[in-house]
Amino acid sequence: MEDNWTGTSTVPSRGLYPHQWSWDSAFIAIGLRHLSPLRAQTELETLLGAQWGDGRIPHIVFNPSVPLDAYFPSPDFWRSSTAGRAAGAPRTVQTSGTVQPPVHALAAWLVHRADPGLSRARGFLAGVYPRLAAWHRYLLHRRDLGGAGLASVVHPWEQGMDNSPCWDAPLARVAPAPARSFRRADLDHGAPEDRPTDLDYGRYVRLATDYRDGGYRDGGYRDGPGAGGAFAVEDPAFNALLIASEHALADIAGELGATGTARRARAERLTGVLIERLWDPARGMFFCRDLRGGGLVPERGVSGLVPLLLPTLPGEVAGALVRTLSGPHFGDGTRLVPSYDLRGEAFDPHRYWRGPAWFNTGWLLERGLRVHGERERAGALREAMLDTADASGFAEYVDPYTGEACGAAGFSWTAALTLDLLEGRDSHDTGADRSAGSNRSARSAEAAGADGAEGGDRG
Ligand code: 9WN
Repeated sequence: MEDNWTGTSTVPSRGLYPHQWSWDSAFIAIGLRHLSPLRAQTELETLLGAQWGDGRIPHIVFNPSVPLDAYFPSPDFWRSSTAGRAAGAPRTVQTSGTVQPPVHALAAWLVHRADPGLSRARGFLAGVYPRLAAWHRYLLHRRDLGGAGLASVVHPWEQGMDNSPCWDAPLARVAPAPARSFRRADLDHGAPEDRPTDLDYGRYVRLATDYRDGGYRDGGYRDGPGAGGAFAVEDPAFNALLIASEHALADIAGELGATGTARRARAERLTGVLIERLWDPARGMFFCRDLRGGGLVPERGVSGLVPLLLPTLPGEVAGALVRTLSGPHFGDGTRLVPSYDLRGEAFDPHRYWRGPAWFNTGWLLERGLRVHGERERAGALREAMLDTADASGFAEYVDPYTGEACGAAGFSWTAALTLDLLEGRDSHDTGADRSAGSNRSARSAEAAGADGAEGGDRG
């Protein structure tokens, strides 16, 4: 964490990812709060300083002192300050034009709770609240491409699990950019068999080029079905994180003297929409909805378990998710939760998001288990994550069976979330479990009571 700190933010990894990434910074701030609440606040403030006028938080904020060829796609590919002018891209800082999952309001609330005195003295929440509210507004309006209320992602990089088999079918319709038209920098640092393929990259480049050339405009539902680019997917983890962050924004509003009631009600309503649109009771998990192709994508990705995080999930949904998590598709003989179905045809224990276990999804599931009263399972997952993080040198991702390190070493969110698992036991400070009239299950009520001693900051 010290090595990867630049003075205003933290790079995910010095070699492979030498800039600031959006959801990385949120996870990093969650860990940094135990080390330095000031640095944790600064991490989020730096990211929010690069927000666009339309409310989007870019997925990468570029460091101008890093050479252009150190990471692809570089600022001269995205051309944010010119191509993104109409969407309100900042003039002084270069960014990507895509987004990443909205973990930020949840992170801001947890960072505040770590040192409320410092936070109040610096006006931390008052400063970030309007920006976080604009971010959620962007996602809930400009990105409601399906018209049902959920946010869509328009590029696999946006959902953060870049080469998940869930994208194979939606991506198959995208004509790849020719391999000679770009040069990958990731292969200078990572083993090709642990990374996405050249064909994947060709498609990533095509989608990002088209988005850029369209001025980063979002074809909203009201512009007609099919408006916008070739790729549009409603993803369960992206939306669950948005809902968890809405709960956190309600808490932040409360701290700032407002009620947060409307936000809380919206978070609960969106939980219902998530179930209506993406839940499959027969298979006991959530699935991605491909808005351009036809319905739910039948691949089981870890993204479909992440909604366990939501406090107002009906008991039968939470119970089914817990069973799926420990069943044959995710729990058979593994140390940590794989990113993709152990029985799936595309499963590969080393290739990025096609099987390896990642620490951010593990952290979200550990939290979800505690939210729903599964303390023993949460404890076992926590122990396995602590052991594997240490033994792997804080690897970016690991073989889910053996714990063998893959990808970058000294990866920031692995270190940050390890710190949080060691120090922070405040799973209920999103506050949703104390809201009046909440329809949370009896099991989560139990969890709220049982965890009371751990964080002591549930208000
Ligand atoms: C593209 C930084 C990011 C993570 C993503 C992870 C990977 C980038 C890449 O690294 O994606 O954004 O170059 O492969 O998939 O989740 O935020 O750590």
